[in-house]
Amino acid sequence: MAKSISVFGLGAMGLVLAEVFLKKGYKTTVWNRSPEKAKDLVANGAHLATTVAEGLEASDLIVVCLLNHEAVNTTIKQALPSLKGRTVVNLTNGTSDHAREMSALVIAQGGRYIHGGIMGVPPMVAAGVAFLIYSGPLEVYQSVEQDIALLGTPRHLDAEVGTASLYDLALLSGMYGLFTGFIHAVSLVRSQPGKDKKDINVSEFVNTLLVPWLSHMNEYTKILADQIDADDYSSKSARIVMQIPAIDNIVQQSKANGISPEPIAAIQKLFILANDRGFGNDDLSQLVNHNDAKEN
Ligand SMILES: NC(=O)c1ccc[n+]([C@@H]2O[C@H](COP(=O)([O-])OP(=O)(O)OC[C@H]3O[C@@H](n4cnc5c(N)ncnc54)[C@H](OP(=O)(O)O)[C@@H]3O)[C@@H](O)[C@H]2O)c1
Ligand SMILES: *[C@@H]1O[C@H](CO)[C@@H](O)[C@H](O)[C@H]1NC(C)=O
Ligand SMILES: *[C@@H]1O[C@H](CO)[C@@H](O)[C@H](O)[C@H]1NC(C)=O
Ligand SMILES: *[C@@H]1O[C@H](CO)[C@@H](O)[C@H](O)[C@H]1NC(C)=O
Ligand SMILES: CC(=O)N[C@H]1CO[C@H](CO)[C@@H](O)[C@@H]1O
Repeated sequence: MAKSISVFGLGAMGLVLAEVFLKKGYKTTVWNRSPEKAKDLVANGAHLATTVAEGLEASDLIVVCLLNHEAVNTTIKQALPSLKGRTVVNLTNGTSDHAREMSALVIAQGGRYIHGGIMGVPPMVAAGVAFLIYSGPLEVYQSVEQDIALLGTPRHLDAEVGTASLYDLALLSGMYGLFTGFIHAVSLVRSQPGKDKKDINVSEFVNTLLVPWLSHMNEYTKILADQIDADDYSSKSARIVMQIPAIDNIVQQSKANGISPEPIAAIQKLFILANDRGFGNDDLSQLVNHNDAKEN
């Protein structure tokens, strides 16, 4: 296990990452564009690096948690030679291409690179209940596994370094789909003509109707997944042709009540496309085969 660590980026997430290592007794060095965010950490024994090079050189293990790709241009790239011999664990949000690009850059400097996605918000990381997904060479991952396990349950997905970003984005996409449905469903309920919005108890709707309904649908996605794995979409429980009018009704009701139909129009397009291509009798799992960018 590494005894020292450098954490780059002290935003909401980076601060918690640094606190976890500090509490576990690591000699913790931190760097942030705005150094004042390190005040509490320094009071608790962390060292504040004043330059990027100093931050990199202080530890063999470097954890990066910055806002985005652009932030890295103005940081790590200032001190490339200092990456030599270091292991970079990058927990910054991005695309697979960004991860591959950075991995190549770090390796070219004689460093090692693992990319990760934090599945959780800062309080979950602080409480040790988040899970994290990683990709990159297995031996590099194993060399830091005990250290990064302090941040939450780790899972190594694949040696291909872009994998964690792709899976992270896939999980987030599932989450945003859920939130999209939540917002649209609540908007519909609150749009009832002749009713005052403040007389509509959203908690009551969500707790007694939406959540039980979605819990069943959540389980149903496992059946859909089996159909996709088997490449057999012929189950007749909810055929595409049967669902098209239901979706059209949601669009009509939304428009009539002054709610944007856009969230539902997106999936409606896929249903119509799959039907037009002759798959109307299949279950909705068939839609994965029609989600191609060129048609949408
Ligand atoms: N918060 C979450 O729930 C959560 C969960 C999972 C993953 N993440 C990921 O963790 C990463 C950090 O998120 P966060 O919530 O900590 O974000 P945040 O609170 O907005 O912090 C952003 C960090 O990036 C730095 N930064 C931004 N632009 C910069 C630039 N041009 N040059 C140098 N530094 C720059 C900021 O420095 P300053 O302090 O100087 O502004 C700060 O350290 C993101 O990739 C995020 O997606 C966050
Ligand atoms: C960290 O990952 C982000 C997102 O993939 C990328 O934009 C950034 O360049 C990487 N930074 C480092 C230092 O590896
Ligand atoms: C990062 O810097 C390079 C030049 O070193 C530039 O070509 C690139 O556009 C920059 N990327 C971003 C996202 O700012
Ligand atoms: C809304 O309903 C919940 C029960 O689901 C109840 O606990 C709450 O007090 C109600 N809120 C209002 C403002 O009536
Ligand atoms: C790679 C990574 O850190 N992904 C995160 C992107 O941001 C969302 C929300 O802030 C997180 O849930 C992801 O884990």
